[in-house]
Amino acid sequence: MGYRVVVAGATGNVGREMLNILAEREFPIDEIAAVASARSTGDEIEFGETGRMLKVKNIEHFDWAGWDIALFAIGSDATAIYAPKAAAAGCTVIDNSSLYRMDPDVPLIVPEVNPEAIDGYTKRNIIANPNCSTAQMVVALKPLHDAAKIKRVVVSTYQSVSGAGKAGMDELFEQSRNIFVGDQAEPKKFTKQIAFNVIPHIDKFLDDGFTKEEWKMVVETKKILDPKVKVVATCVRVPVFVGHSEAINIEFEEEISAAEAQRILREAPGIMLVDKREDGGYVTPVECVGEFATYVSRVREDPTVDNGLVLWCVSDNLRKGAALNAVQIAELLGRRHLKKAA
Ligand code: 11C
Repeated sequence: MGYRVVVAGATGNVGREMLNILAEREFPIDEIAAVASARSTGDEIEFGETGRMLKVKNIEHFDWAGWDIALFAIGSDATAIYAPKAAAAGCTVIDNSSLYRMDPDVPLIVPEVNPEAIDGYTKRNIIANPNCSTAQMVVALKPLHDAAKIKRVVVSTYQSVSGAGKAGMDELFEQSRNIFVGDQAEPKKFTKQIAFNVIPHIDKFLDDGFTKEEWKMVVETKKILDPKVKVVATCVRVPVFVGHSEAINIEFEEEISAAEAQRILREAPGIMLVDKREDGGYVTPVECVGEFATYVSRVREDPTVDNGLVLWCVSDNLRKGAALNAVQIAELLGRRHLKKAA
């Protein structure tokens, strides 16, 4: 026996990946519904590569009663309307938006890092999925934190345009084409030209000069990994379609060598260590597209601080950063609480 599962926002970048990953990982499903805004109602969408077509239902009229789990990828405004309805109807919501992440009654889960925190989901029947740039970073930090206790993290991100949705991907494509043919590259979704450029600005500015994306990396890491870990982030959009990269400087309480960190990371769940210290012996975003792993490369000792390491971390932001993590949460929920699957 399997579950009755809803994917809300099924026609977006993340919703499509949710359907793909549910099918790829053979999540035990008795019935699946694809729901989205009125704009997509009646469209047909494939359930992974199963050949099975799903007719998209209008979220405004969807009856959540009798459904076990809903994976939400519809943005904070729509989530505020529909997640409480689904949760009240007995359908557990796994939400990819930022709306509930810092709610003390909503667990924020990365299954490789804090699986036990999921037990608090019954308070609101909602579980939050972290921001993509946080998810891959905490997967890399967790085994090192367990080994030598992290004090402080300084991270610079190189985030792909798919983090800004399909409009972000279209803008990179159109600007690149326009520049090649000598036309104007007008910014629309982004604040400046993204093709052949980098933009040190993701999400809105806060009063202290940081952006909300940078703030999310700080507070989400504390909630998932350890409130004592200090984090400072600079988040940058780069002209890459899919795959977020991060250069992470880590200061530990205890001594840890690069060789020891490599040994730990090689065994860690969700991590693939590719660190050959030679030309091409590291992973770049184009190589991580469609993959489940978070890749770590270029592990070095930082000679400018006590007990410091530096590393490079790359992952598919639509997968580990969003849809895969949400499906892993559903798997964890099934194992620990619902226990319906055969
Ligand atoms: C980006 N990280 O790359 C963002 C997208 O809080 O879930 C995801 C935003 C979020 O633009």
